[in-house]
Amino acid sequence: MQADDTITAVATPPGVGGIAVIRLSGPAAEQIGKTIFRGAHNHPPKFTTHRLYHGHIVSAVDSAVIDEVLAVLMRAPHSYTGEDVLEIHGHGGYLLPQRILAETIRAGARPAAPGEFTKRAFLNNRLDLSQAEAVADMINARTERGLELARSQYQRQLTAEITALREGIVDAIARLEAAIEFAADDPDIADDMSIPNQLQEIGHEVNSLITTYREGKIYRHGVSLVIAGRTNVGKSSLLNHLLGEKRAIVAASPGTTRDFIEETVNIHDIPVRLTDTAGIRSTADAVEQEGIAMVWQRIDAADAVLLVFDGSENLTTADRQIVAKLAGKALIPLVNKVDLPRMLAPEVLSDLLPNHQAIWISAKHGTGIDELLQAIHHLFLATERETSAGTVITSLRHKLALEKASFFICQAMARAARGGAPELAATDLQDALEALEEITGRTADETILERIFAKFCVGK
Ligand SMILES: Nc1nc2c(ncn2[C@@H]2O[C@H](COP(=O)(O)OP(=O)(O)OP(=O)(O)O)[C@@H](O)[C@H]2O)c(=O)[nH]1
Ligand SMILES: [Mg+2]
Repeated sequence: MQADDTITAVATPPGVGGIAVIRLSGPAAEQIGKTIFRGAHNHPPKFTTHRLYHGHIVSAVDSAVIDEVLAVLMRAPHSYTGEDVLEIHGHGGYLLPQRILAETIRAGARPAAPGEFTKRAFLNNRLDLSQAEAVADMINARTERGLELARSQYQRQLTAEITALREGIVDAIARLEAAIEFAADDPDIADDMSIPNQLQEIGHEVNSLITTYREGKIYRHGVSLVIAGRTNVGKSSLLNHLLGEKRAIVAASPGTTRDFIEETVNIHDIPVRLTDTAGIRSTADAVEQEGIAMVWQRIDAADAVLLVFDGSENLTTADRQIVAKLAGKALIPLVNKVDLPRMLAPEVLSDLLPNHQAIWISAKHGTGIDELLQAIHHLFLATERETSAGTVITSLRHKLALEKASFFICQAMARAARGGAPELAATDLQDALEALEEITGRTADETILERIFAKFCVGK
């Protein structure tokens, strides 16, 4: 599908930078290049595809030079979008890239919508939908593992898996149809259990893909952890230590932190949103009270809590009240200040939290932090850090499509079994195929495409 208009966008992030790239895609890309680009001897070049030209961008109005640039034309279909693509590499900054962009629009291009280049690549079959989604995930990846998962999806690992499942189902449909046709002549065919067995195997593969979502989601979206506890136990010191910078104010006086401080850190390849909160205590200070009330909202919304105690003091009523209020919440108890003489007896704490293993740390000196990082990893992922080659799904959309497919495969299995309804089984399998094809985009409708590409940045 070739679009009839030409889109343009600044493909690099705005702001000060060495180089900015303005990218155009569509049938007029070359003509626009000839209009605004002047090469050697001040002539528009006869663009040879995939060749870099040095020259200037000039205003179509008065031929004034706007920027000194390099330009490259990539002729269809050998480009990212599958259309003619022109890239102009100019100086970075706030104004220059915008001036070049304005010139491309004046010469006939229109501003691209978010993700529109990738959408065109998809519509021109340069990428399937799961690959297009992986492009956004690669750009947004915050951790090595997140990047690795996105990259393998981009390299068609999921596509290959879906193709294999599709082939199995298509084969089962063909065998079912043959069985229906010949059942009257040969009653043994109707009793053939090999089709339900084959479907069981396919269903099993679909279900094991579904189970990888838990891990995939954690690596792609990350988790949220709230650092909570009574005042002065060292919550802000812990946040600072985990971030490796003095982000929160630390002070010997209780009630230092009033508002939230939220930062993302990479823990064992998991993007972790950490929130430091106001110390919980009863107080007459209205501002502090408000801060404390909001701590509980944050805790409710978080995936888990790092509950900090002060090991240099006895357990207080406030500590006990906090523990009681946290019943049922995923948490890791931390006893801070192990560098000071110990007042808090381990038995007292294990009586209070019998199902948890407390970690003894010093936020000041970094003691026990490695153990804490391990514990955070284990809280969310039971397994060791995975680097296996197995496909991991990271998108809820994919998971829902696989669940739909699994439902139809299950239903088909029952119908293909002895005494079932093989005709209906074939219909179920068609529905299962359709569900799988939503993942690669063969059957995705315009609303789904819009939703997916709207999440991209402009210029990608
Ligand atoms: N010796 C020692 N002191 C610590 C440690 N962690 C924190 N402190 C001290 O404890 C005091 C309180 O630390 P903060 O990090 O501000 O404690 P907080 O829990 O954020 O306090 P609020 O924000 O008031 O609730 C400061 O004087 C810190 O220097 C530690 O591991 N060892
Ligand atoms: Mg604090």
